[in-house]
Amino acid sequence: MTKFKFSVGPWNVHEGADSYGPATRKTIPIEEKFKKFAELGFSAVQFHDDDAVPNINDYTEEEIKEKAREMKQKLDKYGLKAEFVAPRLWMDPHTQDGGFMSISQEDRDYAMWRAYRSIDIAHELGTDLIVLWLAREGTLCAESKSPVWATKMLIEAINKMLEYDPKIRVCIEPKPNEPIDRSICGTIGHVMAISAATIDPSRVGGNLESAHAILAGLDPAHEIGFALAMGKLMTVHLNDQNGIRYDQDKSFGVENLRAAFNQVKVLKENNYGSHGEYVGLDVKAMRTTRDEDSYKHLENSLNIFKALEEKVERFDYDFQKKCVENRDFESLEMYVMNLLMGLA
Ligand code: XLS
Ligand code: MG
Repeated sequence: MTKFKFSVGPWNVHEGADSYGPATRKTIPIEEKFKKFAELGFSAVQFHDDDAVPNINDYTEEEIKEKAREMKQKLDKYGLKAEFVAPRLWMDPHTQDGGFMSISQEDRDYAMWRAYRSIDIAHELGTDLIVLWLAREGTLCAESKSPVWATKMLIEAINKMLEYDPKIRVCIEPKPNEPIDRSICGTIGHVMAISAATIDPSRVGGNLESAHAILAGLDPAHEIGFALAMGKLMTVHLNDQNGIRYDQDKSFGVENLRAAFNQVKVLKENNYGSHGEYVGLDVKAMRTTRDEDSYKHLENSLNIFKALEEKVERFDYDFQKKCVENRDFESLEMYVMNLLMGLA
């Protein structure tokens, strides 16, 4: 059984600003975050392209590679790997109407420039994985672009990335909405279809985020299972979400404990991680959290995951088998609830 390895992105430790209010915590330098990540037991760091190379627009391709090499030295200092690099295609003015699906050719070219630089940065950081969270890929006005055209533009963009580098793997992180109104690729099922439509489906897979599945009204463990069945779960973003509202990136398991148990169970039962995959977190502290508690949500998420992993290890599969044979799901459900309540 593979021992799980964990990853986290620097944006998980943030200043607390939201759409309705300013920061509530001080900025922590990225190297200080790496030190703490290593102390907490994380094995890898997730990056946006401009986490690795801030102000990326200001540099040439060679300068970007040089700055990525400098970032790699920082990772090495703390014994950390880079899990993936994600082009941040939602902040720059060129991405106001999306990147790959922007109506503007100039903006689409910019999005591809960032995608290619992400691949260059990934090489220097020692990873072959690119994550595409398609934040603004879709429509704010339904009639502004054809969903057929937009879907084909996404496939074309991924094909260009696959051609740019024969080894790179592209991992789409689906989300049904926010900040976009109608996403073009909103669930892991859409991701599997996009993968199959590319020039090399073996190099295109998915990153399932718990909260994004919940926002789509779906069960995260089943979404994970679907991608595992296709052999295309390249990573996960575990967190939690209090129903269908704004994306909350809550600590793993704090809202839906049984759903979290089933996410751990489906990962463990299917030997997730045996090909080097990481258990990635994508969690944010509450805005009210004080500076001195800036990492508590990460510790809580890791502790809940490990506590649930211990319950999966104790799961009585013989009892489950007996209940299923007798179609006694009431007893099976009560057993799971007792297990989670510490009564079994
Ligand atoms: C959305 C994404 C985002 C990161 C990775 O959930 O994971 O948090 O920016 O692209
Ligand atoms: Mg995420």
